[in-house]
Amino acid sequence: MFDALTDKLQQTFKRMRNKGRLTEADVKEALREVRLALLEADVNFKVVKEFLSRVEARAVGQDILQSLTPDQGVIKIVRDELVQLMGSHVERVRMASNPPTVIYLVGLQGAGKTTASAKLARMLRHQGRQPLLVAADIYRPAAIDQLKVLGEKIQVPVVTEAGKTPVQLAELGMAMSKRMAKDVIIIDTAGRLHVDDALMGELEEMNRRVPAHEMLLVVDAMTGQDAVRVASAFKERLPLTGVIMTKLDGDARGGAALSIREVTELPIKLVGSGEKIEDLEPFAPDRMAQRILGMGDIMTLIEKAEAAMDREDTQVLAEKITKADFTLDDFRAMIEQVKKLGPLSKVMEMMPGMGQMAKLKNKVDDRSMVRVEAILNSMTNKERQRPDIIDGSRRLRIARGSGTTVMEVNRLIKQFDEVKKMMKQMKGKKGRGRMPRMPFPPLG
Ligand SMILES: Nc1nc2c(ncn2[C@@H]2O[C@H](COP(=O)(O)OP(=O)(O)OP(=O)(O)O)[C@@H](O)[C@H]2O)c(=O)[nH]1
Ligand SMILES: [Mg+2]
Repeated sequence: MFDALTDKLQQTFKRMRNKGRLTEADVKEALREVRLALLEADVNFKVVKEFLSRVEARAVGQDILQSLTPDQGVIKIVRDELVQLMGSHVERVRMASNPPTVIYLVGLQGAGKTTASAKLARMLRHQGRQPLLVAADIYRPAAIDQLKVLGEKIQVPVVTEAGKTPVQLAELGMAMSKRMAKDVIIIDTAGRLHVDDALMGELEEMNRRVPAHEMLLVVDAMTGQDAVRVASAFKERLPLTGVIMTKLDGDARGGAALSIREVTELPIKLVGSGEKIEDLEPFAPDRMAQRILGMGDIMTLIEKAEAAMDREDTQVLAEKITKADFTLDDFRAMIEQVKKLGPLSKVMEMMPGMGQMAKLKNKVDDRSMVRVEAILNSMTNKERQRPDIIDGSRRLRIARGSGTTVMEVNRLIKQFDEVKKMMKQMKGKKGRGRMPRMPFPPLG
């Protein structure tokens, strides 16, 4: 995501760091490069201009240049202003105080409305809500089936009825929600090729009959400034409350994500980061800024880990960790949990400084994880419980059994010891209610 922009910014900041003492001219030079990088990422030129004048006003101030680490000062200002640009804080999908909450998803064809409807339903269900999906796209016959299939997958009912108009379907959704005791209605609407008067009128009518609490515009991040123009046009006709930006996993350059808020004043509430049903995340401006600057995204990772992990398993594991009786069996369970997070390369992308490494897919791939598991599986229960009994001959047997080498077995045991040591140190530092940062299984 935003790779080219991140690379450019990192190069700029690296050059700046190498200068040692910074002069005002150095800062201006660096900011010129930031400007180019943003323009190349397809950020709206007015947004770039205003962004840079804000950064410059702060960066050229005396105290930054006098400080011991002026380069870090400049990076911090750029980061702060990026965060501001994207809306400064997480904007939640608002729930009505008087249920059911009505959420419309609108947007151009292929933006990802149907996919996002199902993803959102799944997300809300995980938050303890009882959502209902309404398939109101009657113009493309396959659209209704598409939503039905998704609904089945996440076990959320999909309301639809042949021969009804979208307005009637919205009303049917409302009636059904009451009958089925559902507290959220997500209405998937028809796509349009461009901002189309007839369909826009239809959405207005739906909203009159079944008023929205949230009317979310779904835009494709890959379309850059077009997404911003589309948002402005939709906003003229409809009471939009926010944006869902999809396909951030693709090679979007960043222009849409960085401009849409400033240009349209609509907050990005959610982002789609993949084709799978779980690939939807709240949009966090601060984390996005860190990610753009190449600082990784540890918070997203931790949240993903928490969501993917089995609550109970996590609890047991956390207890073991604090008691420091962590064994190789637990280690194996932990690897199982990490695997639920998805491909290792994707996980790595979110860790600070690992973004580049994740690209070397051959080096850090899921095969190394498979080898680690093979080694663990070749041990006896007793060996996993008490790794200290694993002597030379046992190591040889384990290596043979797992199709690895003694060297790999040694490395795994050594890394396990280190993890264990680390966990002992963490003992007593708990009480924050969340799992301590996860030690990752040994790589390659
Ligand atoms: N990689 C990626 N693909 C996505 C994402 N969201 C949606 N897609 C894909 O984009 C395509 C279009 O998604 P839909 O959900 O059908 O889009 P739509 O807006 O409902 O389209 P219409 O109903 O035709 O207007 C599908 O192939 C989705 O799998 C995302 O976040 N990442
Ligand atoms: Mg659709």
